[in-house]
Amino acid sequence: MTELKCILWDVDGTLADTERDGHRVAFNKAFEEAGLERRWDVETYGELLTVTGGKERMKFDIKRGGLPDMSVEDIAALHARKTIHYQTLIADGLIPLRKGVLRLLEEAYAEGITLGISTTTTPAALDALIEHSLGKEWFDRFAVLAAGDIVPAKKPAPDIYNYALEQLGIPAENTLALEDSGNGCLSALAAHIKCVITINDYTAQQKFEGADLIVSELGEPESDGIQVLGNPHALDDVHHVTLAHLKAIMGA
Ligand code: XBP
Ligand code: MG
Repeated sequence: MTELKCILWDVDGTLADTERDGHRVAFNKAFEEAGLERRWDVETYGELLTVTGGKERMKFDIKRGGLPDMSVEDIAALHARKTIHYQTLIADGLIPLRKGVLRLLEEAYAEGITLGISTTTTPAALDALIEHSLGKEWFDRFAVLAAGDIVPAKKPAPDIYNYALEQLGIPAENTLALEDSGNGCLSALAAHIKCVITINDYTAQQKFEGADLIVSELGEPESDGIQVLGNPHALDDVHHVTLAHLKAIMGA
């Protein structure tokens, strides 16, 4: 039996549905403010989400003729404005946590399991979500906040997970990742970390080959049961995802 010592959480799409009504809206506000005509509608943003990282996403849209050509410095400046708009949206309380996230975080924290963040998003965006959606006490409860440009290669590369593990000094085999996207799943698995997927509208059609559990959400005991979309370890009674399920995945 391999002990579950650490859970690393993705942020966007996993802790909260931040993309459509958070990041996308903030990008569009920054574009408008800069006098650009380009807007990313819900569908277009879905296509762009295959590119992880906001600045990388902007570069990709420039290449395909969406955003006008601009220097690396201008991309960084526009992205910095986007982050400020995003922080405001989060501070306004517009983006709640996904169902079951706080329950599972609290359960794991109470058991002394090391908790960490492994995300592609910018540290300032992450900080806003922790402060306003989770609560300030979580700054101390997460043992590592691995975010953004701290590693050069973003997901699906394993670098951000490897970085988090190095900081914690915990082996990959004792760690489990919670993710929402195909790129996030590839990243965790490439770092030899087991991976549980909670899909969302943007990621439902993606591939999660090798994932250890695929569900519609973490869910709550008092709510209707969640949808189980992939259960390679044949876990029983997945009405909602519990710490016991995560431990069973590690043992399998
Ligand atoms: C999230 C991302 C991020 C956000 C935008 O991916 O790719 O880029 O979309 O945040 P994951 P920034 O959930 O796999 O970490 O604009 O701050 O990059
Ligand atoms: Mg994600």
